[in-house]
Amino acid sequence: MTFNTALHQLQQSEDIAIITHVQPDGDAIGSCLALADILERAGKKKVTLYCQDKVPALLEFLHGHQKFKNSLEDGQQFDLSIAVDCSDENRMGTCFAVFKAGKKSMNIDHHVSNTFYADTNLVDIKAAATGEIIYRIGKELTDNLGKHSAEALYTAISTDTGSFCFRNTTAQSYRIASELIEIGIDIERVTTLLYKTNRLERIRLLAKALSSLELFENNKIAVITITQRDLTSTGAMESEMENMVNYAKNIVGVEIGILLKEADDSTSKISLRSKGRIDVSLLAGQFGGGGHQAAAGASLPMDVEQARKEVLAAARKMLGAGTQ
Ligand SMILES: [Mn+2]
Repeated sequence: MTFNTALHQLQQSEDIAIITHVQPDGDAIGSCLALADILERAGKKKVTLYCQDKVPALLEFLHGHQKFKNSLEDGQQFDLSIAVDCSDENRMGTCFAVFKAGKKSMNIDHHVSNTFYADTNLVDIKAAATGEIIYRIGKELTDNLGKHSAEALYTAISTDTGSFCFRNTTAQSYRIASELIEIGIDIERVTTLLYKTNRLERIRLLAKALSSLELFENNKIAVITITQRDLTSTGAMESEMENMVNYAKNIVGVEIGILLKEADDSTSKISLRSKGRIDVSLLAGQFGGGGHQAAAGASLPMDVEQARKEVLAAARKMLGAGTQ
């Protein structure tokens, strides 16, 4: 029902803005690029992409990645503004202004925590990635998805499912991937670019991150800390911290992996990962953040030492260890 309403709305609109979340990941960028490509194939002349932050270097192989803008022109309006992969309005950061500049609004997302903030809310929590929803839209609006969309959608689904390994991966994810492969994407090239390509700066940051590793509660909680100094001394970018939390989580016996990032003197960020028993979206929720059961995050208005204390205390409680 909502799906048809959304399709109708897309067909009725000419001037369309597509917005995704701050610190965009593969699903965010891949879904936006594919949606824009699909809409252009469906005859839309004015489709503009927005994101507050830059496209991560790792995703610059995707066709059209340079099309993202980060702000509105004065008085600019759209027939339709679409938020992609954003569980709530705040996720858009400064690009929320673009969302508000739409005469109509749409929200295409797969997060359980979605707050249904748009006129049309196409939210499917069973979708492993927003890319799966975009794929369905593409099937309806075009006869042929084309290689660019296929590559973008494969990136979206592959990254949000951890290369089709996370619990959220379904038979449908594989079915979609198989169709995308049939379109003719080069799997080896895409996966090499996504998972086997590292800048030296990132490897140097990884070395620092690993040397900060601490374990608590009988090795059930693992914490990695990255400071601003680590970033400046290695020259690595913030986006390159992505996935480093998994080194903590993947240790045998660890149930909760925590990556603690110093954003500035009074702001810290946490990335949380669980092997499955603990729902880390609840843990992130205690600090105003969110995410999924196995992967979540939050931003804390405090220095990294204080954040470390508070997050550890909350994690210990969740673990049922009972120690404070
Ligand atoms: Mn996603």
